[in-house]
Amino acid sequence: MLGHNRKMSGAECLADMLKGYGVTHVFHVPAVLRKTFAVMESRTSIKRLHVHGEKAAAYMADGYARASGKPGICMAQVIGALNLAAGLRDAWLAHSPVIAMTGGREPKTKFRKVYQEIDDMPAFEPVTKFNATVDDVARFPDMVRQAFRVATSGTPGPVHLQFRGNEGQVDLEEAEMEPLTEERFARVPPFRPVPDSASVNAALKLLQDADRPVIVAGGGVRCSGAAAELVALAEALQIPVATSLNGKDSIPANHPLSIGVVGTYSRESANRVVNRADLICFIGSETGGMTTHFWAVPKIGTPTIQIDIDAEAIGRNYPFEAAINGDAKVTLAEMLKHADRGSAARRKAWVAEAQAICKEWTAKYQGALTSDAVPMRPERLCGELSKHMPDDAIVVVDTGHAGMWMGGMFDLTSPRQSYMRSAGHLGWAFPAGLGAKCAAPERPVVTFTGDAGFWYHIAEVETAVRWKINAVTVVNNNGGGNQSKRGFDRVYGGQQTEGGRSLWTFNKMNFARLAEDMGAFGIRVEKPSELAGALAQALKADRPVVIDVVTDIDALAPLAVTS
Ligand SMILES: Cc1ncc(C[n+]2csc(CCOP(=O)(O)OP(=O)(O)O)c2C)c(N)n1
Ligand SMILES: [Mg+2]
Repeated sequence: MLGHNRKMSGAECLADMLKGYGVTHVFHVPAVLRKTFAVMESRTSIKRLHVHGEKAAAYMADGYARASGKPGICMAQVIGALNLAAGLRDAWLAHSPVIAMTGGREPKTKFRKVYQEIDDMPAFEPVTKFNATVDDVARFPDMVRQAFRVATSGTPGPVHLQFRGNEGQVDLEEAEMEPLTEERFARVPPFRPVPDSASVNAALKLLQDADRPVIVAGGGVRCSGAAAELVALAEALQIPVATSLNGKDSIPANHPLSIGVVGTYSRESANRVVNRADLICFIGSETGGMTTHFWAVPKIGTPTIQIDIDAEAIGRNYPFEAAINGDAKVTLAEMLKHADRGSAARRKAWVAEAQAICKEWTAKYQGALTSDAVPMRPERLCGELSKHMPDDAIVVVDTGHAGMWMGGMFDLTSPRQSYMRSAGHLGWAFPAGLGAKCAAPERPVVTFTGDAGFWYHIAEVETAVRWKINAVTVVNNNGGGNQSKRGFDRVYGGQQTEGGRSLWTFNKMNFARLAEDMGAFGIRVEKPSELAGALAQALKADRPVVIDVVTDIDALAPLAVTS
């Protein structure tokens, strides 16, 4: 098609293209694209991780993508396709560039009740930006290129390609093809659209004239790699910075302008400061329910500025006074270039007020963060992790209480640390942490999950051992899914029966022992004083490690404040 075609099989073409895009790992449950996997062995050095479930494969690919910015690849045959689709749900919510490849229907036999076959395509529709079938082998090059193009462009997100044949046997066929790849779309962002100067000036003027502004940095800042520019602009204009849960690593918690994660799974100081602001500047944020505590923080009507690469996101939930359509990194650099640093003085009192609110938070929770109680308080667990996390760690966090504890209580202390969180799916973090470690083997990966979250994909401990994925997983083991406690207390009229507790508790389990049985290194922590040593031991173990921390089943994370 592009002038250098040669006769090759679909399998050879796909293997060469994945190599061309710099893919290092593929996460799959067999059997799909068998020939492709076979030729990958001789044509590439791509690791082909055979895992225990399609959902875990998707989460691993997602963790890989969020840690590296490169599309994560996961695959399943037709019978596993919807398990894979279920795993794309978090990537969709988090705008993570995951490419899912599945086997699909054969035109010669469809509608004849073929074994294991249904029409899977509609199920991928709500969780993908591009959902397409590859029916003719000659289409491999253009469809794979389109998959990478769509996954990485604009607001990134998942893509699905369904290959003809329940196992994608179309890869056995040959055609005249060229396995051309486009370097630009091998990672996010492929383009950095430059904003127009009029909108930059208008937004800057509003910020400079504001007495009590706050910046809310979202996942778009991390996706754009714009943390340094964000912090520089905040410093130049002296503006406090809150982040969404997804944007938590945009500014370290020990920065004097950092006020914490705002919204539902948040830190009280962030919500209090945001609700005292006279102007909010959202950068790379969907302004969704989690970040705004269902549009109560900030309240609708607070003047806003919105900066986003996706014009359709601008003004969706908050009417704006100024808006900029562009890449976060170039936009912030542009704003910094024109910033009037002299205007910072007018915000001295505001910054002092924000810092006082942050100090009040620290004073309120200091006792819990350093508590010696046994069973351990989760706040202490977060406090220890803040203190002892390596300064280049990738921290991967599950949802529910894990998201609340770590979002609100854990401090990033270095701009080199990364933070990735489940966008809502319990059980995401453990496999995502393994994927992140595959993408960045030279960095420490520390995953934080509850026990209910860990149970989901515990079989992948064996995968980690088999593939030497030396991530450290910290299990906040309280013997139940106790985020659910509050809700059941409510429906039981305040006092749960034993039957009520059976709805969210589990048998006690020693995950360290289970991990050891699967060949990993297991460390059981029962006292707060043991945690720092366990983490240090885990980080130098050079093996997959599960740190099983026994915590208080009655500890409930504080709820979001709105004033
Ligand atoms: C896929 C999915 N199903 C259900 C939920 C609802 N949910 C949120 S937290 C939670 C329990 C969490 O338990 P655990 O991981 O042990 O953490 P804990 O609350 O005990 O600290 C549940 C069931 C969810 N977020 N995702
Ligand atoms: Mg639990």
